[in-house]
Amino acid sequence: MSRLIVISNRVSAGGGAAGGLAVALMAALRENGGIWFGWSGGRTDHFTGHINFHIEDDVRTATIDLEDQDIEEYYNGYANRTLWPLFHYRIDLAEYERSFAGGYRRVNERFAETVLPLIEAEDHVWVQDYHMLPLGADLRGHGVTNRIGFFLHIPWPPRKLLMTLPEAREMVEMLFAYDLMGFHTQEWLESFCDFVREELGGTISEDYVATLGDRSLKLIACPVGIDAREFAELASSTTAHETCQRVKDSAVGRALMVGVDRLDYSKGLEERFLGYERFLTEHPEERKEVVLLQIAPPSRGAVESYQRIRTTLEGLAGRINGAYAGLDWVPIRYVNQAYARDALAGVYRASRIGLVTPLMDGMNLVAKEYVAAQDPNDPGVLILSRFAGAASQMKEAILVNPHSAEELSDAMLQALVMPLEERKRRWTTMMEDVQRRDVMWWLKEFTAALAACRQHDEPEQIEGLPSDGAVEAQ
Ligand code: GDG
Repeated sequence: MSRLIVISNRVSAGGGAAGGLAVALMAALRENGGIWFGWSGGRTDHFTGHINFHIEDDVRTATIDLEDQDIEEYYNGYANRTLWPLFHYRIDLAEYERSFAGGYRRVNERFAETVLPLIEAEDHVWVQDYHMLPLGADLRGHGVTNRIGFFLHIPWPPRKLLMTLPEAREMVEMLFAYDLMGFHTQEWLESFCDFVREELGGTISEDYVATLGDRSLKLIACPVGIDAREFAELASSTTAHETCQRVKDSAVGRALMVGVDRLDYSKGLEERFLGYERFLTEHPEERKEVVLLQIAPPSRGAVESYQRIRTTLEGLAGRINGAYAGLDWVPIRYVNQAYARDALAGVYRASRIGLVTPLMDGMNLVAKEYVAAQDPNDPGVLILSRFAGAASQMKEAILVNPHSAEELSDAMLQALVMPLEERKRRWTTMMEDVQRRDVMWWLKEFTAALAACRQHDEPEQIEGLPSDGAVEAQ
């Protein structure tokens, strides 16, 4: 396979802290050679295009520092205050500022200019996520003819919502600079097609090649997975065993429900707490029989909506605990701290119920990690939002509408009383799929589809014509 140039907002730190996605990308880079390029997370007074090269776990990484204004407008601004809420259907939180849009374009152009000399003729370029939507077009502007693929890790919003973004049409047109675009689910892919057809007048072929003018873009649905084997191994590590036992001991025989989410409004934490409150109100006999452990490491603290959700959740957890706690029982344990992955695996294994109830989520890897960490002889039950991309694959979970406190409450009861045989049957089906469509499967699907794309400056093959037929290059 060709060398791979992976470009993403941040580059993995490597080592034990890296999640499955980063580990898979590192494995691909190790196997095929190449570079992982992105922002260091650091700042500089004056952007000069200086690149910091490192070797992390035998993988070459290249990072750049950004100016304060870049970080404010591109990262805290357009990425986190415009695109993230909009793509999660939260136009009530989305902020449309010209300065953010300008900063976003400027930083993407900086990425393009800086990575340019690192790209060799046969390399395949793989751009990750919503921070970098225009990067393909910027690279083409510098004459890059390599195959370039783009993967979107978050949902693609419905057409009318996307049209609230002043530069929506221009942004989607720019995506046609890529050769391949991947989504987690068919639903997000179809939303993209709808925009192309209805707003841009483009066409979509039966095999999902979108065409706009003289440019075409292959679309695939390719759900990201986890490293299921690694996660199952983590779950049987000493740390996981110890953590599992500690957490179980602390619950003193009560059933544990666990949630593990970045502290983000898309994850439905407030609605989850309200659903649990409802459950406690409706089922007084279950009080003191359950404990909700919510792990929510803070994220994007520089953005106001993230500060607000923190305050709201603290208030809500306090209110519920105040109303129901007794001398020897507290209904919610709410922890604003990150844990090591092996400890997390132990927490998942200790929990009778995994609560994954985002209001909207591209995929949600926690759902898959929870399943991978279970004891096959006594697996827990996954309660999963219908609005997580994972719901399109994990149909044996108890699927819920996270906006409905009643549905959440019913699902909690159903999970608590579910017989062992049913738990095993549901878990086995989900586990088979988590193992089969793991993160290496995802990586191979995407890179194979990219390799199958025509190089940008190669003439199009038209059936019936010899390959040297006089067809204009696009
Ligand atoms: C985006 C999309 C899509 C959480 N707490 C701790 C911790 N985590 C880890 C989890 C999991 C990861 O963070 C979260 O992944 P998600 O998929 O749930 O969500 P996002 O971060 O929003 O990711 C999402 C994903 O991209 C991949 O395409 O699935 O839809 O939003 O791995 O375990 N990890 C550690 N300590 C913690 O306390 N070590």
